[in-house]
Amino acid sequence: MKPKVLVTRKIPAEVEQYIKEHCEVEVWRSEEAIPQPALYDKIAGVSALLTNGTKVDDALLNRAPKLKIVSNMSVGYNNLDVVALLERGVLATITPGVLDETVADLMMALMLAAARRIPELDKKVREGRWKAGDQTPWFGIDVHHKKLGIIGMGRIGDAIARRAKFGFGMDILYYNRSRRPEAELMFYATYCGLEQLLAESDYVMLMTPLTAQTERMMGAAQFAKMKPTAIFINGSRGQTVDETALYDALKRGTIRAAGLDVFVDEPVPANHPLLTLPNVVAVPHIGSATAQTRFDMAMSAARNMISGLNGETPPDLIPEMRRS
Ligand code: 8YV
Repeated sequence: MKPKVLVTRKIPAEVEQYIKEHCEVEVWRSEEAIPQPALYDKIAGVSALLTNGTKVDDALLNRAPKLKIVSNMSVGYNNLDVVALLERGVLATITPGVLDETVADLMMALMLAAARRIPELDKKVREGRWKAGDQTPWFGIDVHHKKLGIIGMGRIGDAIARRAKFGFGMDILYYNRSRRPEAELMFYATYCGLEQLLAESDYVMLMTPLTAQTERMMGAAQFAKMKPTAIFINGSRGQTVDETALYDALKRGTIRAAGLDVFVDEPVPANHPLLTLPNVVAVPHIGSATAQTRFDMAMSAARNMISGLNGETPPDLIPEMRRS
């Protein structure tokens, strides 16, 4: 008998077909996230869960006696209670690698959009407020040959640094849990402490995973260390930032602007204070959102899930479950 699996998001037909060859699959097809009662009801009988962002905690796992593997369709996995999974011997996988270049593209887009004020000025053009004459009020700031500080220098950081160094001639500073000599060789990146990175960078990009150590790592004290001309980009998770402190810093001119893909509450409420500021460029957590990359993520998540169900070691186990 094929194992039963639950997929909590629509996935491409080809990926669904691939899963069907190995499993009995139920897909939650609604645009809305699966409500908790439905999830609790369905999880009871399944051996695997393929999900994107669903909270997997004690309460859920207690209702899932047959569960062998949670396959997360993302590289971040702060939605998973790793201790609870380890205690029960339930495997967990992610989709690293396939989204690096796509996320890096978006980070460059946010940096350029904030520097050149693209959404703000697009709005002016559409409102008929483009008058011939002085453009001084619309001036932006340069990106090329400026200094980019990357906090959290993993694979996505590398893809950003490559674009910034070789496309835009930027100097790269980075701050990471561990030093990465290969990034220094490949992108002439300079490893430094967080304080130095904040003080010297023209653009600060936060790319770190959300952990107990990184939660609210960017607060009032950190924004105060940045240059008043600097721009902050967040591509990690909303919870790595104290949003009230970010709002104050942007409102008071402690920093110049911000580009945000992630928020503490997602979807971010339309009346969120940050969205009232013209110097904020906001997008709805779309770092990996291209058709090709989402296809690749879904396929990679499906492969991980089936490998785990077959009793193999899935290729992309979360680091806490890897052997060495
Ligand atoms: C999101 C991401 O999952 O992989 C991650 O950790 O943040 C993204 O790929 C995706 O944008 C949907 O929320």
